Amino acid sequence: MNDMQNILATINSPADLAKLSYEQLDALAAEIRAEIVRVVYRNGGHLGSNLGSVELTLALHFCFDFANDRLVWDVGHQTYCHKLITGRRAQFDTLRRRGGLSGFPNKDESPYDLFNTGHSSTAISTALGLACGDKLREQRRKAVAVVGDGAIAVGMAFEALNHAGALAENLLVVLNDNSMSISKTVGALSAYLTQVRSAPAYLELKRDVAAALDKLPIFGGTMRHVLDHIKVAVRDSVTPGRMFSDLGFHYYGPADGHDIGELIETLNDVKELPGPTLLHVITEKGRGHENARNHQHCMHSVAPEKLPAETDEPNRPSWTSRFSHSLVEIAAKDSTVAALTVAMPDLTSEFREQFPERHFDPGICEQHALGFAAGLATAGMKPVVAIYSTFLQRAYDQVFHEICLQNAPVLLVIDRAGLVGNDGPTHHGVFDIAGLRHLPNITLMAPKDPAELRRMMDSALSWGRPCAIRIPRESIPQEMPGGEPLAHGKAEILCHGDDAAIIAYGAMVSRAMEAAGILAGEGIGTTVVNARFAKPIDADMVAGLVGRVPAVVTVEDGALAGGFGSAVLECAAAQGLGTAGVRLLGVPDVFVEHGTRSELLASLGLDASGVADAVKLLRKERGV
Ligand SMILES: Cc1ncc(C[n+]2csc(CCOP(=O)(O)OP(=O)(O)O)c2C)c(N)n1
Repeated sequence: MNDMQNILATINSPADLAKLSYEQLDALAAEIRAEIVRVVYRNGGHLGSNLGSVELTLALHFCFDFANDRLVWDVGHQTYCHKLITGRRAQFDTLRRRGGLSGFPNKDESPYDLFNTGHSSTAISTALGLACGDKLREQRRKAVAVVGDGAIAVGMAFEALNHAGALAENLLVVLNDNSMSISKTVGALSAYLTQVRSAPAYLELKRDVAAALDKLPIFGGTMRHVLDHIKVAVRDSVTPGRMFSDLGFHYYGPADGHDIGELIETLNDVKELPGPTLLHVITEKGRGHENARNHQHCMHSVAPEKLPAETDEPNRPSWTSRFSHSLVEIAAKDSTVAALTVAMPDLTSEFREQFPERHFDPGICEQHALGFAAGLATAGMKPVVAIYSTFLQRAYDQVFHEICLQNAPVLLVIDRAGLVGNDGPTHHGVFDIAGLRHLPNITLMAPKDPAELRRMMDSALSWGRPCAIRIPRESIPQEMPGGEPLAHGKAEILCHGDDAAIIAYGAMVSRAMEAAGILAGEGIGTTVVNARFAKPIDADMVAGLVGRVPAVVTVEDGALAGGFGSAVLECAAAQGLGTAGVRLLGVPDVFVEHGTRSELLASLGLDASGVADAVKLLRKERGV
């Protein structure tokens, strides 16, 4: 047995795996698990999926040469082992920290990462595209997609399987089946995979028969030929995974995803097969770590252990938990309120416990979920869809076609709207304002505090029209002033001053109030507006400030292009107001990297001092 850290220290590239025996690979897997646990506990990150895919990662890199061949990880949240053995071991301590390694595949980090990913169910499509592109360009490479049992049930993955079966290109899809998404995988496909898992493995059957036939010296070769025919017959009768065979894939498995020898032999068996092949591998989420194995749901992703000095935020409840409580209170009084989550169980877990018959979690299927919600609404229910901003992007057309075009009263509660922190660019929720604002019929809101969130939810459910409320990934702010009743499309003025105005949206209101405090200390009297609505925008409020107050700054936790500030400018222009004294603060036209939310907001001038500085600069530019 090797000393801990001995073998990992010798792996500078995947080629170094070739010299290791199966026993040494097992020992390496244990070292890698220890390293993943150490760093994830400190920096936060995806624990269960990474611990579950260590042997699979080693076996893939052992059998293929991904310096030439193509490896695409679905979602990409399970790539820590891949990072450790593809030359990034020395930086692994910086995982998910600002300026450090990303928690997901990243093309800038390594040629072994082909796509910057974080959204699910894209890998089969991109790997198939690579396979076709490489063939057209006469490159001899293998394409491999690794996809989880949660992600394979998603529309895009099914579209890709459908296309791959028809194209019949060489493509290996490895189905990494741990029977878990973030929580237990849901849906009919999951039930099917459970059946498949309990059936005898097709690859064992094949090997046993092949081994028996090889022992017959005279007839062995001929019998192998016969075996190919038997194979088809066997596949059609007893093969588990018949569904994949019917789609045009060679199906192999289920294989034990923690038996490195079996994985290597099976991958070697299937890697030269022509056409699309699906290898079904069974793994255990959280493998090798008691806590992660026993609490697979909560250990899917782990928050960083923080030293008091590093703590970003005071220990107050999150916006998500306040939303979740409010939803339950509302639903207790109104039996037509239904809740949907889209594979993010924590958003509506309280609701699910209290009102299971009105709760729906269709899995990772944002498009279907919104269509389904439109159906519920048309049947007279009041669906509330809790969805991350970044994943809502998947369902833009359903917001347009199933919801806004029908004027269907669906309430979208857009969580993690704005910069989300260490998950980085694939997860920042900065495009929802611009992405929804141009759709007729929808009302867009963002609350300054949880009491206002509750009022917005109550109002939205009473208006009988499509509405969206965005909430950030942070703790709720300290109690805010104001609290006027909510009127559709009306902003709230929180404090008055003649020297400048800050028009803030949602999570930025607390920063704007703080900025006004800084400015007051320097003798600058500032009006602070809690905009409440990005659509419709309060035209009277805009007319009262733009062109009247010498410096007007809008602040939003979202993309500037087409966002909240743009709405203020459009509104001002439509009223013939001069906009020279207006500046917009928000996320510029770049993909913002990972870091803590506070670091990122500060870097973009969206913290209180940044907002105050922008006001002072604008006043200087305006000569006041
Ligand atoms: C479009 C989209 N929706 C939701 C998510 C959030 N998410 C990240 S991992 C995950 C579970 C994926 O399950 P599975 O594919 O089985 O992989 P496992 O985590 O079990 O390894 C989910 C829902 C996402 N990444 N992308």
